[in-house]
Order: sequence, then structure tokens, then C-alpha cells
Amino acid sequence: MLEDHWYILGAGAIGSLFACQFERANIHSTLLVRLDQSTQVNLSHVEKTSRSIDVTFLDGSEHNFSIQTLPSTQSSITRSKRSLTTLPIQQLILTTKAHQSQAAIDNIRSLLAEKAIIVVMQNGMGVAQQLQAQLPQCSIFVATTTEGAHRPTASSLIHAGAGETWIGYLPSNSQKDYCTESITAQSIAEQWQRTTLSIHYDHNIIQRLWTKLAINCAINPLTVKYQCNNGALLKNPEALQLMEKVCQELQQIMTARGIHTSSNLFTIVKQVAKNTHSNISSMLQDNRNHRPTEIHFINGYIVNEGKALGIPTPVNQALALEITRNDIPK
Ligand code: KPL
Repeated sequence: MLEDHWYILGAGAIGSLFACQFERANIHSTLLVRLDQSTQVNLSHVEKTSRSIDVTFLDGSEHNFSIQTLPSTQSSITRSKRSLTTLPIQQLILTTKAHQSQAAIDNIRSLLAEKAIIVVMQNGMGVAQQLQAQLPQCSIFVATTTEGAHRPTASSLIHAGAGETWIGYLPSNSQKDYCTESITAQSIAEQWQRTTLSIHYDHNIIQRLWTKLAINCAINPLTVKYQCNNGALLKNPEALQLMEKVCQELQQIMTARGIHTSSNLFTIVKQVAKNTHSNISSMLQDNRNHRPTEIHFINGYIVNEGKALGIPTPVNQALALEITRNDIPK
């Protein structure tokens, strides 16, 4: 039986979008927010608080949400423990950047219920598998979304492109019962369907994760290369050519890994770029805000897969190199 309360670790565009959508649907959530060093000092006695977010929805309408927030440091959460009836954390959505996940989870690890439900929803590959190995008692699910959202300021959010979110259970080597876990994944999807987002359960989520990886490999670095929104790539012949080549390389790797897609990857990627045309990709947002990008978990992951499988991935490699060269050190 699911609770009507989720902790969301990672208050970026997607984490904030889900928190606001949940609020609208009467599903409660607490955003676990990261504090920088100076804020942590000032807020050494911080208690549970809230963040005001102005959301611009797809139809242009605007709404203000007050989302409960907590600094995602163990000491801050523990200090707030007495006033929080929802601890230990039973249900968590991890929406941090892939490269921030380990540190973020380590911060709240002791506050996780022994058999917590964790939904990993982020770009890139590898973190969910890592958590399965580290937290064998917890139920690890994965969700993948093509929603386009960005945060022009810390207190505003623009839902720029309609996407779809798929959730499923990632089979593991543990003793977990596949049927029970799949039923839980279906219940999560049903609960989230109370939002206005398009949410579905997928019994073959691994295929979808790979498709999302392909989308990110073929859109994100190109939006940085050409400094444009997703839709502009479709009007740029050079970008389109690279996009197609990235997809071909992905197709080869996926075939070698036994992952099949229902339609051609290039067609899928172009459709996502069209649906999220005015969106600034997450990688371009990171680039423009001088934050490290997720390139190592996206095109970098494909380059490593290619090496392991003996499949050349020159275009992914070139893009990974180009973005890494301009990347901010982590
Ligand atoms: O996932 C995305 C991202 O920006 O990371 C897409 C689907 C490309 C939307 O912008």
C-alpha cells in the first residue's frame, strides 16, 4: 500500500515539476534541497520550511505553489525529525543529476526506511543499478521522462514541453519477487496518474531507459554545440546529420545488448525534439549556468559500452570530448 507522501531528492526542473504536480493532485511531497556551504552555515538551526514556486504551465497559465522543503543534509533533517511525521523516508524519488546521486543518497542514507521505495528518475545510466547493490532491502524502481521543463530562476519553473513518464521495476540479482515489485510499480504509476502529467507503467522499462538514453545522446550535446533549444536542431542540417549518426551508433550498441525499440531511433529523437521544441535541454541549462554536465553518464556511457563491445562510436566520442573540454570540473 503506497503512502500519499513522497520525498524528492533533487530540486532541479524535473524534481520541482513533480513536486508542483503532486501538490495540485493532493499527493504530498517534501523537496530535499541542497544548500551551498555559506547557506548551510547561516541555516545551522534550519527547520522544515517551504519554497514558493511560480509555475508556467503548458497552456500558458500561471500558478504559485508552496512546496515543503528540507535541506538535504542528514543533520538538518534529523533536527526537523520531531516535527516530521513522515520519517523515516518510506518513499523517495531521486531526481538529482547522475553525478550527484551518490553523495546525495549518502547524506540521507540513515533516514531511509529499511525497505524504502526509491524511484530513480534522472538522465543517464548506471545509478539505479548501483543503488540496487548498495541497498538490497530497498525496492528500486526507475522512471524515465521526456517532460521538458526549466527553471529560469530558483523560484520559477516553466513547463515547456509535454512529454511522457514511464515507470517500471528494474530486475536485479536480489531475492526480490518480480511480480510483487511490478505490482508496486503499477501502483506508483496509478497514483502519479492523478497529476496532469502523462504517466504509464512499463513492464520492460530497460528498453525505455535505453531509448531515453538515445534521446539524451542525440539531443543534449547538440543543443550545447549549437547553443539552441531542442526544436532548432531540426532546422539545422548539420545538427540533423550528427543526430542521425549518434542514433545509428546507439542502435548498434543496443542491438548488441539485446535491446530492441519499436521504431527507428532517429524518428523517435526527432519527434521528442519537436514535442519539446522550445525547451532548453538540461545539458544546455547546465552549460549556461556553469554547472558540470551529465555528459559522462550519457554519451560517455555509450563510448564505454562501445569499447566493451568492440563497436566504434566516433560521433558519440567526439561529442563527449567536445562537451567535456568545455565542462566545469565536478
Ligand atoms: O531529457 C531531456 C533533457 O533536456 O535532458 C529532453 C527530453 C531532451 C528534453 O529537453
